[in-house]
Amino acid sequence: MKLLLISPPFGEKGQMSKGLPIAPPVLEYLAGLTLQIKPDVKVELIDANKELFDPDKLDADIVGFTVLTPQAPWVYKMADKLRASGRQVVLGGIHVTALPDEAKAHADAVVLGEAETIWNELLEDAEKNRLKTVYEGTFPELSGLPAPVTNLWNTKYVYGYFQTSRGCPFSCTFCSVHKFFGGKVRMRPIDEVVKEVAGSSRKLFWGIDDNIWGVNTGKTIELYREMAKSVRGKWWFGSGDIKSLQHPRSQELLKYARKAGLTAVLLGWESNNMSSLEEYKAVTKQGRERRDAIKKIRDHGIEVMLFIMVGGRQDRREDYEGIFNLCEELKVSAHPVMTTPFPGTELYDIYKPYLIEGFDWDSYDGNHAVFEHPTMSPRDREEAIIRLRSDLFSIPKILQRISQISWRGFPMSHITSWMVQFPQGRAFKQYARDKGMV
Ligand code: B12
Repeated sequence: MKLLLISPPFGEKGQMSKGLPIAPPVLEYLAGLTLQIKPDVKVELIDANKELFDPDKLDADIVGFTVLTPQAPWVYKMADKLRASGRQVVLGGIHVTALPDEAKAHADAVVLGEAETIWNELLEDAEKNRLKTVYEGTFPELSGLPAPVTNLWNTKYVYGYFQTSRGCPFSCTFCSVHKFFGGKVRMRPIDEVVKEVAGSSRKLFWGIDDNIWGVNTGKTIELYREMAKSVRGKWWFGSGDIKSLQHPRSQELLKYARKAGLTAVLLGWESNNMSSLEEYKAVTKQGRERRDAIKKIRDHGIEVMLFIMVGGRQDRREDYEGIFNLCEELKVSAHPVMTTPFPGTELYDIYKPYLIEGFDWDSYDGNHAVFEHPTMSPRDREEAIIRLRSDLFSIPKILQRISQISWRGFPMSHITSWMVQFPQGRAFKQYARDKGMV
């Protein structure tokens, strides 16, 4: 049987991700899972950001798409075409799980939740051409997971990925993770993670955990110590919370994180407006000493980029400039995204009365204002975020920030900083140009 797995384009017409140097983790993982349980299946992967995907010219018995919310309209269009030509289509991922009835209309089968516990059954049904409409996965234990399959691409990537845990104990209203992966965190066995990263032919990674150090400080230190011992010449970045840096063992955590190859962290600042933080139920995740936590990380030579939302209903016009000033003060960069109420989240229910009619899911991409705001028009908010990004990511600002990284991180934190900031600045500029704002 021939299985084709597709990662859909990001953003409007895919242009936001042009040059995204990260191999789509879900495809490499699903390829591994397939070959682990059915080695005779012929798997092919397509990253539709990098390659033209032509539904009329493909050779596969079953086609699987992974679906984030902004990708749904493109996927549905392609899936409808494929089904009309007699292909079996399977859809999975966060959006499909949040809105199964919508997704079902475009698929022979939908996979809800995690795939591990149902993938074998689904592949067997596909072989017999007898797919069920819905396969619902349960939360699997994370031992014995397959390593990513990295040699099926027609294109080259700079970054691979590794994952050490799933699930999140926090329940932020904007986030899909606690509902999708559960509130109890499951960790992979340390030796399996270390073996996988050490054995990879890649040198640079994105640690795709939602929280690289927030799960269990003791266990994370143990993981980093083992990585420091066995993983040589490999470097990575990942997302983390701020509260963990206020833990009594935080200095040890950071010391071993650095030794394990961590060069940069995308830190969940979430919002610079206190009322928004409350609306997002993200206050406890911050702890009291947000600024000190950032200084601690930077002192270890680890670069910081703040993950921050703006444009929420509690935010105010001055918050855009506030984010720029915050970055200047802390000497860090930020990835500002428009607050977006994704389906299936609590924020979606809170913002439902204010959603603007007529937007399809591809506008839920962190660039568009999809709901009404008490004082700022959608256009105002979209322009304000474009301006903020352009102020943050001018070449002089990028270079200034790199020069402020501690020499303890030299050279990899400096190099990573450039590799993370520069393409973002370029993509933001391109987006502004397309919107006629440059
Ligand atoms: C890596 C990542 C990215 C990468 C993707 C890299 C790439 N080249 O593919 C990048 C940086 C591009 C990215 C972008 C965005 N992301 Co993102 N991202 C993630 C992250 C951290 C990990 C996802 C991942 O790869 N996991 C590893 C794989 C192995 O697991 P998985 O995807 O969960 O897959 C399992 C199941 O879902 C299922 N499955 C999934 N797909 C399929 C398909 C089939 C056919 C089958 C059978 C099964 C199946 O099987 C897998 C095994 O169990 C998640 C957080 C998370 N915990 O999921 C957020 C997450 C997916 N992202 C999210 C968001 C919001 C975004 C953005 C919209 C952010 C923004 N505002 O700019 C953009 C999308 C841009 C766009 N315009 O499309 C949200 C999703 C919300 C939603 N409703 O879609 C998440 C959940 C984060 C969150 N906290 O809520 N992201």
